[in-house]
Amino acid sequence: MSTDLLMQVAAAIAGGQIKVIDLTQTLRPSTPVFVLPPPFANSDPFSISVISHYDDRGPAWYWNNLSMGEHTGTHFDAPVHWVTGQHNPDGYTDTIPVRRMIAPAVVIDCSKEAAADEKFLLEPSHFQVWETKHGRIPDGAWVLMRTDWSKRRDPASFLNMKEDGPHVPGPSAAAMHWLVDNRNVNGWGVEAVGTDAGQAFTFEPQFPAHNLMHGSNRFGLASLCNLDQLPPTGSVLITTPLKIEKGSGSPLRVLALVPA
Ligand code: 23J
Ligand code: MN
Repeated sequence: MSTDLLMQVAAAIAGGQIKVIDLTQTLRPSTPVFVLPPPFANSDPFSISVISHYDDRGPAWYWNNLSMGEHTGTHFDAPVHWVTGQHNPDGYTDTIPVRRMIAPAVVIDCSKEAAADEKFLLEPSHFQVWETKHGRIPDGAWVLMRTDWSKRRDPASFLNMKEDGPHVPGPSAAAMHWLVDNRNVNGWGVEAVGTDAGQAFTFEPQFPAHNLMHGSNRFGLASLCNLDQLPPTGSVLITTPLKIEKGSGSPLRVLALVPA
């Protein structure tokens, strides 16, 4: 390959012909974290404390200590996150092939459906209708579900917890079966706190996005934003989780490259 191709990409980014879009939510102590009912253990929230701030503790430097669960804010789900994916030797945050951290994305726009129904479920027919308009979901692509859920800035309405569990849109079990059985995707990404629908604990299998995607060595992305700025096809995502030894996932910065 000529070096020209890569230099053309770099020049197009510098020149603005390729836009870089940030799909990441800002991490802060109020960042909503997924909540499981008893008897299950829950993740710690994000916390930050100053080590020094150009003061007695360090006169010329500012730095902080951080604490959080691996699945906090905009984050990456590695295959070993789920029991079905536990035997993938390359399924930990430190062993995932880095080649898979740069991949194209397609966006399924469910924003109108999610606005009308907080428990909207994406079905296989939505993928099929999408493909008649935009073509086949490419091998190795991320499939992203746009719901505009990230526009819910208040943590309570983002989690949307009700007496019968969270009311949050997501994929049906049939949709996840269709995707792993019929397309060779890199992973599944959403705007909600987790990759599964709020009621997915009642599905068969439970948490099908986790169960089926990770069981077939695919990745997850949760708490994405700015999906309304992506085209249905033609963007490329950069998704690099922290290299945590035997990690199950990690907060990360998600960048999308988009033709201007
Ligand atoms: C643990 C158990 C169930 C779920 C999750 C974590 C997540 O959503 C996650 O962040 O992976 S649904
Ligand atoms: Mn997760």
